[in-house]
Amino acid sequence: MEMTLRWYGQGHDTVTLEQIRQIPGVTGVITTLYDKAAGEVWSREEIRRLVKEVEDAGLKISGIESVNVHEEIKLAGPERDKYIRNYVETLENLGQEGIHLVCYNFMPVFDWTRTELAREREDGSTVLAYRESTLESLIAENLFTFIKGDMNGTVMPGWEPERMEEISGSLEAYKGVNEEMLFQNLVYFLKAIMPVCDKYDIHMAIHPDDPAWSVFGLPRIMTNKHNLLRLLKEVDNVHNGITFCTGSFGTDRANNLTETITKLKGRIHFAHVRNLKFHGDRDFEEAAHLSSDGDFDMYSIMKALYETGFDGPMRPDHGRMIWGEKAMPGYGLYDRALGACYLNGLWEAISKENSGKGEA
Ligand SMILES: [Mn+2]
Repeated sequence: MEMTLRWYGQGHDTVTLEQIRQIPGVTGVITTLYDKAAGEVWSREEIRRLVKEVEDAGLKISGIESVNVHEEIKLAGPERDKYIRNYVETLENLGQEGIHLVCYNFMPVFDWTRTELAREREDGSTVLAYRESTLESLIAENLFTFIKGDMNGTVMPGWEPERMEEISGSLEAYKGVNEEMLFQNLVYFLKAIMPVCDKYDIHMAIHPDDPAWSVFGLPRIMTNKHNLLRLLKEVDNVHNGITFCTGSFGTDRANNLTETITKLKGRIHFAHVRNLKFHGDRDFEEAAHLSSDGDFDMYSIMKALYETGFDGPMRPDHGRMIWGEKAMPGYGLYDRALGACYLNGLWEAISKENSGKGEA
């Protein structure tokens, strides 16, 4: 396992590479070319510059999150093959620059969805939260306006203003697309990109839908163990894998996290580990990473990853906003650094227990 932190790039992230370098045990970043629109080709020069910038700071790029998938691919629109060719070209360029992990998602229109970005908790920290009844009271077009006041002046991934302007049209386009069609479009995409992934040993790691159910009537498929396993079987190549995100997959309380990790053995290429505190079904907030602060047993999650031989990058996921920090909601430095240390502590204990190297 390699502990990493997500970094949005200079000019986009309030956190610097120098700060990340000082978190004990964090050796890599998960990053992206933040200005690239879905469907655009990433050139080798642009990738090389990013690699150099990260390496000059004493870190490495452990993976890309994300190379976004164009809606035409998800919709099987008339330009799907063109956008798949662009995606393949980007993967080719990433592979040539030594990148071997790409996280992506296949959620129509909306990326991750929350109804609050700064819910205040008892200790004065603020966190992202979701309540189904609030979402149901909104129409999709208004969600962005509803939450954007809490973005601290940042542009959040998946919630770019340009993308929000096109929402009505995008929602319309999905009217005739059901979950099975979306699933087949994903399979088509993966089959088309596997050759370049094989050539450069690039692990594709799909992120589960967040939350793990349909929002605003849009189809969503990466929502449960059955669908994840079906996808792995349908494109049975080790380069077709999963980003196991506990905070997304775990939004549905019917999803058993440790059991699913065990079932996905060998195909989890990237792990996002965070905790949720539930107030009811489909009503939760993002807690601190510590088990006792939320409803997940983080020890069991880390143990399941350890026992299935997980050896990819891991990152603490969304953190709380604490100590007066102003940052992109979920992506401040302080609470994610605490999360990284806590997860590293659990991992050290589990590894020593299992290798017999720990003190009795
Ligand atoms: Mn995640």
